[in-house]
Amino acid sequence: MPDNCLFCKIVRGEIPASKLYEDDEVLAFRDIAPQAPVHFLVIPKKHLSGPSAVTGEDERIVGKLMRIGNEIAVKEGVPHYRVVFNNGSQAGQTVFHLHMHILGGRNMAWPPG
Ligand code: IU
Repeated sequence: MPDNCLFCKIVRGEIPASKLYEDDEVLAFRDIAPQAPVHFLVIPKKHLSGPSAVTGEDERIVGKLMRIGNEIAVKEGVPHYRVVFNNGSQAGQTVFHLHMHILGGRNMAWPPG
């Protein structure tokens, strides 16, 4: 776990987060700057810098992010939601630890900006 990774710090409890789910592999927490009435992130505890760092050994956990994200979205009352993974700064990635955004509770535009 890189010392200076913000999401690794959340995993280690060094930075506070509003947690929605946690087990030994996955953590979900509310986004600190929500872009929709419901906006949370689901991350693997393992440090991966983003989608392009995912290898075959991570495939199961990436599927788990989706399952856990859906379960939380349903609990949060937003069975219709947008899933976003940003990969690289031009795509809007600002935190270089793999995270799945789930946004819901409002109508979503297409194409995304
Ligand atoms: P991005 O895909 O890398 O742009 O998303 C990073 C998100 O992490 C962004 O929506 C931030 O608001 C969010 N975030 C957070 O929820 N808590 C934090 O402590 C930090 C960033 I730093």
